[in-house]
Amino acid sequence: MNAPHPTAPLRQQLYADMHPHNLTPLWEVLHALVPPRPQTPCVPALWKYDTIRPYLLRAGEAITAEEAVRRVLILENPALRGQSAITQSLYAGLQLILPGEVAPSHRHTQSALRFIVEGSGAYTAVDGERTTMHPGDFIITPSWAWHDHGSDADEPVVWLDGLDIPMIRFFDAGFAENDAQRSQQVTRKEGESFARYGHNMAPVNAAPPYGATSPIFSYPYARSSEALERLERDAPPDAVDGVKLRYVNPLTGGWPMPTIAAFLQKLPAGFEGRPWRQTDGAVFSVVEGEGSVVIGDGDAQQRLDFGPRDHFVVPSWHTARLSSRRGCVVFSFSDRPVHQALGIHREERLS
Ligand code: 1HN
Repeated sequence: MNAPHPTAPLRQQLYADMHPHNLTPLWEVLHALVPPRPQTPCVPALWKYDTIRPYLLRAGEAITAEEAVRRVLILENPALRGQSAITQSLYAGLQLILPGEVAPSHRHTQSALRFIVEGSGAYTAVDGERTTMHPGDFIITPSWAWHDHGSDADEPVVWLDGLDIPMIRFFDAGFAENDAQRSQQVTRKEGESFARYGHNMAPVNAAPPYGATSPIFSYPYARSSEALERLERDAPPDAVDGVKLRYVNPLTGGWPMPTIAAFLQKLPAGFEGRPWRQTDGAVFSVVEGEGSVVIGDGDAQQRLDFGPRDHFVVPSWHTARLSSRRGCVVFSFSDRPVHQALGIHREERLS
């Protein structure tokens, strides 16, 4: 056994004496503060839709959309329970709206995305323009834009909400307001924003209406999936990603939101992807088909098998390897724009 360091009592006394003055020694925590590589508390996790759908429907019996304001079951990272977070920076939840319901109009500084998981015919309204939801559509609610949801459908509609809630909380920069009206008055025809911005053209001499956020409210699945299908047919797949495209803000070519990147990818049948890792932890929503992801953290590895409407999370700097026997389409989102803005984004393709 090593003899105790002669200065140990000296140090302990110093720590105890300065503690009441809100002082603490850096040298005891330095290694944890600047780890050699990212040390996320987040763990990989999978939410099977068959398992969670009954709880969503029970929530539909337990509370109305109006009473809940937003009837959502939060997907909490198992290692971050109680924090309303799926990664350290991102929030994810599944929202249910039933026929005839309204989720009242409000706005907040947090940016939101919706990715439609089940059902058609609900709508979200942003700044007086309604957008009808279909499975696989990617919909944006810009920071501080009024938004309400409603449903003229004859079936339950469920979507994935992705928000930058933990990030805005970290910066203590959250503001929110309820609207005077329950549902916004419709002031523009559906499809106006898409006509203006969604056809590789843009208005002449107009300022971006939502700053750094995309002015396209909905990126319809019919269009995005067609692009992936053509590329799968006509171009070689990427060894890591298969066929993967990112959603863009047409006015900048950049990410659709200042805080969140979003992607749609297709793994061809028989695809066995090479592993990669990236600093931005990512949340996945499976649209069609089946596949699996092997997620590794050092020597520990786990395999998650996914099918349609399942959700999973790959934490920061975990290696991930995607494969699919019969082919699949998956959506994902992450906080990559922030990593890039700070100059700290890293990704690595492994073999
Ligand atoms: C919100 O406003 C929505 O508008 C969904 O649908 C989820 C989670 C936390 C805070 C605000 C929505 C939300 C949210």
